[in-house]
Amino acid sequence: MNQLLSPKQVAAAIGASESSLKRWCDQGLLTTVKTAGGHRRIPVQEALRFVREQNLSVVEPRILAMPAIDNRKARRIENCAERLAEGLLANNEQACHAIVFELFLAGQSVSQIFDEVIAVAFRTIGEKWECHEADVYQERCSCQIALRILHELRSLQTPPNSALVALGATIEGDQYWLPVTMSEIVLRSVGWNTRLLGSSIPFDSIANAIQQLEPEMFWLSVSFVPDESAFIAGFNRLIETASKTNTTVVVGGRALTTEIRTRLRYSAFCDTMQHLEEFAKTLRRQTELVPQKTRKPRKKA
Ligand code: B12
Repeated sequence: MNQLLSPKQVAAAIGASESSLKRWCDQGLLTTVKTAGGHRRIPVQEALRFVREQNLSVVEPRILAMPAIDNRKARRIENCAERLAEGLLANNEQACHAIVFELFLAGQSVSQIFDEVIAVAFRTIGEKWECHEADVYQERCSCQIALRILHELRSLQTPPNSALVALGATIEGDQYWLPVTMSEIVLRSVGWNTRLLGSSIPFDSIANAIQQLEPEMFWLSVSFVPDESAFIAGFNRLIETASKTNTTVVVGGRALTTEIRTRLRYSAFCDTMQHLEEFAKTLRRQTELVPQKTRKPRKKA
């Protein structure tokens, strides 16, 4: 989304005066771009970052490409998972969209929205499916709605401001798009320059990507392991490649049982998206502390 807003539009969105907006731009609190005619414009992602960081109320959310907001509900995460599960099962995309974006606009971290709202809603859907209270088509439609919401969230993020590159994937046979896409959004929220390779990728192809792109980080999302011994062998081969390119390997996902993990070598395991966020922040700080000169030049991802 490349929408540009005038200071007047952003002022109207948050109920502030245009002169306050211009002053904040001059103070560098908001990054602007200039039109050919020399007028200031604010990318919608930047306006959203400002609103979230400054904890501002939004009076005209539509200007910021956001749904109508009920401010009484917006700041409370409780009950959202339950409401989201209901909305997903009823194929009420608008309601689902509003639940997630109200929380986002209210400044909730994407990692918390993922762990405490979306993942919890899908657990409910999984239980209902198991008890034959939800049909397969409802589960599939729910995934489609959630993926569209995730893609929109991604498009509203400020573009990454770091040269640090992270690649991510799921292994061949693992069709779970939601957690791997969430991981990407979380990493972008803390400034990593991400590239999601996709789902169901053979280990050898992932190794090729690591060899060619030499990322600082590789994240593997593991929600389904088709063959345990093949997985362990493939993973440990991948680690050899990653150690040659000095790539930190982070793993997570419901299928990584303790038994499997004890047989793997990796840099970090994260239980949740919030753990991933903390780990990625720390790794970024540490990597950026290493003087550029001593870092190996990287190929562009
Ligand atoms: C949606 C879904 C599917 C979809 C996924 C589609 C898609 N586009 O993503 C599809 C249709 C592929 C599917 C298929 C199957 N599924 Co399914 N599925 C689910 C469901 C309902 C939601 C999963 C999901 O995406 N959740 C959202 C994610 C974000 O939540 P999460 O996995 O809990 O992840 C959290 C943490 O684990 C962590 N995390 C996860 N990954 C990562 C990665 C990193 C890097 C990090 C840091 C953290 C992290 O953070 C997340 C947020 O807190 C679950 C129910 C449930 N309890 O989750 C069943 C469930 C996982 N499925 C199940 C089953 C049985 C299957 C099938 C075997 C069914 C079959 N007979 O074919 C197949 C296997 C598919 C395969 N080959 O991969 C069972 C698994 C039972 C078990 N004991 O293992 C479950 C639990 C349903 C149930 N109640 O029985 N499924």
